[in-house]
Amino acid sequence: MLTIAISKGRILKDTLPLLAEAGIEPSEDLSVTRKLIIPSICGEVNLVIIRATDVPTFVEYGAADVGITGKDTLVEHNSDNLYEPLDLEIAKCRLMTAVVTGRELPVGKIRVASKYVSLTEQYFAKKGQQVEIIKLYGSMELAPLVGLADCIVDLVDTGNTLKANGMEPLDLIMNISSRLVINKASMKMKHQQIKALTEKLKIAVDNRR
Ligand code: PRT
Ligand code: MG
Repeated sequence: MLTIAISKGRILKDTLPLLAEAGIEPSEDLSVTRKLIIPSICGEVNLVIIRATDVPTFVEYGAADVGITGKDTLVEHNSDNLYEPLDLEIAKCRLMTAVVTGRELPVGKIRVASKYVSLTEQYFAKKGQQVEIIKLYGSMELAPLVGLADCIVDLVDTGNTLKANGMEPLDLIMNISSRLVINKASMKMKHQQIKALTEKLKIAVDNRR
C-alpha cells in the first residue's frame, strides 16, 4: 500500500486530474465524503487529504510515503529529509512583496506581515533591509490597510486580491508551483511503486506542456 498526502483546497483540485492520468482515482467523491483516508479505486493507494502546511510533516515522519504540496510550504518548512523529484507545474503563483498602491516604504526598519516568517526573514536579510516580521495566518492584505504593517509577503496569482484592497505587488521573491515529495525510507522500501508513480506523473506533466 502506498499512502499519498495531498494538500486540500486549490492544490487538490489541480492534483486530481494529474493523479487520474497516472491511474489513481479516489473511490469516493472527495467533495462529499468526510473520511480522511480515501482508498483509490485500484486498491493500491490510500489518499490522505490534509492542510498544505501539514504535508511535509506527514511525509517527513513516514506517515505518508509521498506528498503533494506547494514550493512555498516546502521552503518555509525547510526539511532536508525529503526527496523532491518532480515539479508538477500546478497551482502556480508568485511569492511577492506588496504595498498599498503609491505608498512608499518608510526609511529604516520596516514592519512586514506574512505567514512565511522564515522566507521573509531570509529575503530581507539578503537585501540588508532591517525588518520586524509580524506572523499572520491569513488575510495578509489587511495588515497595511489597518496600520499593522508597512508591507506584506504573500502569494499572488492574478493580482486581483491585492487590487481589490488598494495594493500592488512590488518585488518577486520566488516563483511557486506544487511539487511531489517523497519520504527517504519509503523511497528505498517501496522503490518500484514510487518509481512507477513518479514516471507516470512526469508523463502527465509533460503531456500538458
Ligand atoms: O486557506 P487555508 O488557510 O485553509 O489553507 P491554505 O491557504 O494553505 O490552502 P489553499 O487552498 O489556499 O492553498 C494554498 C497553496 O496553494 C499555497 O501554499 C500555494 O502553493 C498554492 N497557491 C497557488 C495559492 C495561490 N495560488 C493563491 N493565489 N495559495 C494562495 N493564493 C491566495 C493568496 O494567498 C491571495 O490571498 O490567493 C490570493 C491571491 O490570488 P489572486 O489571484 O487574487 O492574485
Ligand atoms: Mg488559502
